[in-house]
Amino acid sequence: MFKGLLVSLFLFLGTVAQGQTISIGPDVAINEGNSGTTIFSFTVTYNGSFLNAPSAKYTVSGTGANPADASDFVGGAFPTGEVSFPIFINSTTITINVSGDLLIEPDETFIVTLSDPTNGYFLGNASAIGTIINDDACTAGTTAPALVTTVPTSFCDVINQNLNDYTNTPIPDNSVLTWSTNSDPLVDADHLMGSIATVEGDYYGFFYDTLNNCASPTSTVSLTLNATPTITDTTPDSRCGPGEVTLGAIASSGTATLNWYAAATGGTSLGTGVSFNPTITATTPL
Ligand SMILES: [Ca+2]
Ligand SMILES: [Ca+2]
Ligand SMILES: [Ca+2]
Repeated sequence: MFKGLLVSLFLFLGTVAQGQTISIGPDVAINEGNSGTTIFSFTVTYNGSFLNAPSAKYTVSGTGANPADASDFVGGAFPTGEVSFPIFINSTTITINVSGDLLIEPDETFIVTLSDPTNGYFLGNASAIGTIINDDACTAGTTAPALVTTVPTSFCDVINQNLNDYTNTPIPDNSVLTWSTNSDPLVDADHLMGSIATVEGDYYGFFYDTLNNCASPTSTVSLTLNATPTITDTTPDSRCGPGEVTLGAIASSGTATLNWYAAATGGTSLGTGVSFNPTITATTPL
């Protein structure tokens, strides 16, 4: 009787009935994440005896219309390994580490496939699909930098202006406040290396998402450069005795305003215009 029990127990431990399987599933679909590791956990189960638990190998590969590639996984390689079970537990998980990033991508899919089950097991549901759901959009946003109108845009003789002074709008995370001489913010060859303008013209400011080459709408700053006008010619006058004289002057710029003063250093303007008719009582420089 005791011997018969031992034989039965041996048979029980050493054989696997037809239909005892190891399976993976269900599928997993979660957001990619923006940095570090995003864990995809796949459940693996078996339906045989605790005393005869199987193990199996697994591999990962890209699948579907937008297959994941090796760079989508931590370590830059498709994960592979072996799954086994804690004692007396018929369920465990395979952990697949996906790399989070900020790159705009389609939803990408991969397949986890079991193989080589041990202890005489068969494969039941041999594979499961992981979907890395895109969670990225252009970080530059949809609002142009607002312009500060109190900062001058006209300059005399020299321009050396930090364009960043023209906006106080907070810069969206993972974007850069960028200036270009091109109204199309995506022509990155025309982006200024910094933010200092030294020549007159139109400058277009926007937030730029370098990784995804996308930008917010633009705001335009127009800088003008004026040369300080000079006096290019004068017409003196003279008379004998007190009375009115007619003085003349010509400026280098037709738009310049001529002011007349009693001193070379300025002061209170005595008159304006290319012609000036003061009344003098003595020799007077004007
Ligand atoms: Ca992401
Ligand atoms: Ca990615
Ligand atoms: Ca991404």
